Amino acid sequence: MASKAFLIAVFFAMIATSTMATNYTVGDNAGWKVGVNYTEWVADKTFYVGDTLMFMYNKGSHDVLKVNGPDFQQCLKSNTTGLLVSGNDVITLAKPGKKWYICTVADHCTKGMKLVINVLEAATTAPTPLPPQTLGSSGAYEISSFKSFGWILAALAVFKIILA
Ligand SMILES: *[C@@H]1O[C@H](CO)[C@@H](O)[C@H](O)[C@H]1NC(C)=O
Ligand SMILES: *[C@@H]1O[C@H](CO)[C@@H](O)[C@H](O)[C@H]1NC(C)=O
Ligand SMILES: *[C@@H]1O[C@H](CO)[C@@H](O)[C@H](O)[C@H]1NC(C)=O
Ligand SMILES: [Cu+2]
Repeated sequence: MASKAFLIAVFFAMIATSTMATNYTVGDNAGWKVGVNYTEWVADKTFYVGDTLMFMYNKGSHDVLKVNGPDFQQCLKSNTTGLLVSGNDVITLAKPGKKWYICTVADHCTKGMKLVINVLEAATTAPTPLPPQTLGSSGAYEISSFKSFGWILAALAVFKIILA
């Protein structure tokens, strides 16, 4: 039966999908600039180890600095090691925990160019849990839903193969 090969393919495709990292463009279409509420941008998202953050901005107008919690609160740039300035800065979230990013240009940070996220351990053997958020929100919800849906499909596919 032709459907068996198809179901096996679906199974492996779903495993691949469920472990695929998500690439986030910070601020989505607005990018990294003054006037975007990054607290709101983060609110409906769940970040996992392996996901990436891409900061998009006009080179020279802004930058990206990873800071600690206290510096984030006060918009301080006490350690500028690792300052990113390319305008197309990609950060891979390598470890779980809180991460803080600010723009060090002029008073942009106090004007709201600051981003704090919480990175969760990546799910390896279990399906990615649905983040606690409401329906009809952003793409992150849809991607997570898709991951979970994929696991259900994969389970059904295996079940069918066993029965066949
Ligand atoms: C994320 O970006 C990396 C490199 O830019 C790429 O290799 C990978 O396929 C992307 N992942 C997704 C899910 O788009
Ligand atoms: C950003 O949005 C959050 C949540 O809606 C709100 O509490 C906060 O006051 C906003 N910040 C600014 C600078 O508007
Ligand atoms: C400054 O930041 C870099 C990169 O984040 C870090 O490796 C280094 O330990 C920091 N230095 C101090 C004195 O905190
Ligand atoms: Cu800036």
